[in-house]
Amino acid sequence: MASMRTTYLVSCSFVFLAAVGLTGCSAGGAKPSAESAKTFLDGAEKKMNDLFLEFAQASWVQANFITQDTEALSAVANERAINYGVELAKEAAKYDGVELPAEERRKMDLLKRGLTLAAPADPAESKEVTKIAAGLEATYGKGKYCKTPDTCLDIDQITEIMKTSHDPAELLDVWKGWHAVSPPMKKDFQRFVELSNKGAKELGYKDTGAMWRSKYDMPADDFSKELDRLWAQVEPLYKSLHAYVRSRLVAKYGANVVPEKGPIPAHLLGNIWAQDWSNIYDMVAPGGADPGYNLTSILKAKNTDAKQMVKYGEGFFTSLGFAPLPGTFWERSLFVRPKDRDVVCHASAWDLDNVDDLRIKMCIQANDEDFTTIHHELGHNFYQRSYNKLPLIFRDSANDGFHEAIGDTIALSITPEYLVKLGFIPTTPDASKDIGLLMQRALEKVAFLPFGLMIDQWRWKVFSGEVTPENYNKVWWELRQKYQGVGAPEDRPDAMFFDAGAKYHVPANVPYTRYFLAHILQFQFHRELAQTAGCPGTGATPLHRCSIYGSKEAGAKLDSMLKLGVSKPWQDALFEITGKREMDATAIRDYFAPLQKWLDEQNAGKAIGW
Ligand code: X8Z
Ligand code: ZN
Repeated sequence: MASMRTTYLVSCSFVFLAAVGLTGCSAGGAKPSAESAKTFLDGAEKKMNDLFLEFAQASWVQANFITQDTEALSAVANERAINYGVELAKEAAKYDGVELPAEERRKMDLLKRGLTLAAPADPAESKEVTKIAAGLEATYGKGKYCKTPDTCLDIDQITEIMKTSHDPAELLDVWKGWHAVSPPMKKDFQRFVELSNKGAKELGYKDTGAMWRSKYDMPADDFSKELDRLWAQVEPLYKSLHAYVRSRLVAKYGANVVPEKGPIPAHLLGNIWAQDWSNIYDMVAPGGADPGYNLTSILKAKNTDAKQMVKYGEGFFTSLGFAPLPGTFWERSLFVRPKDRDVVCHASAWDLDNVDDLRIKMCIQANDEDFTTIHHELGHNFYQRSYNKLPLIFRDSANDGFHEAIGDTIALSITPEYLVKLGFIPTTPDASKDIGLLMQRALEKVAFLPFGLMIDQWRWKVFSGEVTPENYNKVWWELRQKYQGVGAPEDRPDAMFFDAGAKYHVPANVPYTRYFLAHILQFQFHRELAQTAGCPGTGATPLHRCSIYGSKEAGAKLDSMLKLGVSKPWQDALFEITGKREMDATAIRDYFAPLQKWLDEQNAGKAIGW
């Protein structure tokens, strides 16, 4: 995927309530009356609205013009918003045990659990932690690999080399070059962990990781078990893909570069973080099953510009019955990397006023990956608009995985059948090409799963203190190996490296488990919406050939979930589309079932695992 900022900057409750936190914090003194709850909540929503706007504007400007001044202004606005969020959380906790109408109870609970960063009560520390947060993100945004002081590569250029080069030495060089942006962050990150933990503790949590796990409408420990359960469902599929891809890489680079039974070196998978392997499709393409078109080449041949790419994305949503994006979206978004200044290019979607001031910020290139990412970002924007009539505290997704899943669900409908409708290809490839199509998707979706899981497995251990700064890098690579079967391309001692910091969401403090959830949920949503859209004989038509494009019925069903926002537990929202209350990885397994069978045949007699 392309890159972004506190994408989740996107929504009020995320960032802002994301300032709150707290469960089970005992507030001393007499309990407030049930009658005072409404007055408190109304006042809170009004003030949050004002503070959020100020915060969102400052963040937007900071991310679009990285300078010392915008960084300072954004830190101040963030601090103000977070401090108010903490205040609200503490106040809401006083209503624990007070009987309230259901809607007010839900709002109080959301106020208590919404926070991503809790600032400590001490004003100097609260200032320090927000300053560090702004600085870490800016350092990432300014990151470059300079071979000489005058020849620097930015992240787009490094991404392009990772994507297209098949020269291990060149790949290693740019991989190392990008991973040099993060060692200078380590001291600040370490302090950030200390201070944010302090804030979380003041709100009654064990640490920041525990606070992050508390927002899933179930006990935090049960949530961790849910992740284990889902991972167990998909791990065999991942391992089959891994074994097959490794064997192709051995054939390409030789067993002295890629160990036949060991982890795959992280620089050879077509992506800086080895989180999405689509770019090495050519190396692993199933013989005779190639679909015969390449979306990147089509976009380039058509000279599709960035705005036009976004228009295609919007067109998908309007075909489902959603209203077009507002004029301000087109005036205020950033679509192309500016030449004259540093910006945070990691793709993100924003809703500055929590109503209709929707924007994306992205450094779009004409390629397949960015075409998909545009749908991802617009998914955030259309979600934001669907829930914009709810009371402010409910304007967020059912859980954070839902926010990340919506645009991806739509992108699963970018099938050959859809590309024919756009006039991109003349006819659809026949069924003999299905394995090629499924392989392309698996390199994007299945390859991502363990990465989506491991980032927070690492961060939770960092926040809990189980992993100390002396071991940040050691454990980072242990987890990458454990989950992904991916290894460091060279020795990466803690004394010299801080590789986690080279992934945007770590310096930007964006929780990552949401993306793992999204990769499970989007296949559940797609399976159901495909039925609703009546994809010709769903059952006969495989899921990967079903596009819900143009289906008003599927759009209405999707919207029935989106417009609930976070007013109900996520299980209710899931029920709205799927009729089930559990996340379920059988959908992704069903989708890839033909590929699983094919991989099993290819892997016969080969080593699986690492
Ligand atoms: O950060 C993103 C989006 C914005 S929320 C572009 N993604 C993750 C990443 O790039 O690491 C989408 C997939 C995973
Ligand atoms: Zn996103």
